[in-house]
Amino acid sequence: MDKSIAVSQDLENIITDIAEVARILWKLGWAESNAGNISVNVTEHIPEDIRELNKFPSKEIDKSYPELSGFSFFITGAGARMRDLAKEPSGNACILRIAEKSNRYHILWGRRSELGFEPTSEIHSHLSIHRFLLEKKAPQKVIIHAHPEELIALTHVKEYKQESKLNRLLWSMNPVAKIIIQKGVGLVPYCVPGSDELAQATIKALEKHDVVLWEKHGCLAIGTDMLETFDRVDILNKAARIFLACKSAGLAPEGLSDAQLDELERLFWSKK
Ligand code: 2HA
Ligand code: ZN
Repeated sequence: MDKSIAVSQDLENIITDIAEVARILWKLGWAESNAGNISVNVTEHIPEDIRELNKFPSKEIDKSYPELSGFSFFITGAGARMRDLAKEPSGNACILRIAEKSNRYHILWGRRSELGFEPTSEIHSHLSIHRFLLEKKAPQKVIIHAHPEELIALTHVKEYKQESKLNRLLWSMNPVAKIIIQKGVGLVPYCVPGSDELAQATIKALEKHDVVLWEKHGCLAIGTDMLETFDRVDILNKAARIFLACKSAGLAPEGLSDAQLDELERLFWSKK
């Protein structure tokens, strides 16, 4: 029995982009071992009238998501390595559809539970964030969680645990960060990885930001497109890297001045 949906060209392109970002995350050292996870709301690419949904294996989730019933998500696997995902997406991720009984899901594509597959340990963060984005009718469908080294390093430093100070630093180290990341980063105080507390704190931070740093752990970014979402984290991490490069050379970085930052704001930020 065929237990996989037909993959449209659009969906194929999304999966190719996910594999590309997974490869980059691994190469950058932002996805050591099985670190990092990715999910994308792919509902619009799944035929609405999947017949015989029951032919797809289903599994229980330990929480119910009634608002997500009927929605489909590409999601990486627990313990899956980004470097493996890059080579073989279907062996390290799945597309799941939240069932009518919303504490279950069907696996429509990819690696299945009978093959030992479990979605990422951050599944509750991912599903709660997708629910939040749908409630807000927000355009973002992509969620990337990774461990960008230099950004994480800054969250270990007392001085930068204040969002305003951290954003001032990142903007002043890279004009592109000031131009592109207009909402700045949100900062979520340390919570146990995979916990509900972390999911809730992240959603609160996503009210105001598209990139959130998890103190002493990593980052989570949302966006409309895989590569654009990755780019935003890359731009921010570059800012952190420039700062730390100066520091490790024993130099005191000057950074852009307030006047220079104001000028960028005037020139590039959209007027409200
Ligand atoms: O997927 O990065 O936060 C492993 C993690 C958990
Ligand atoms: Zn992590």
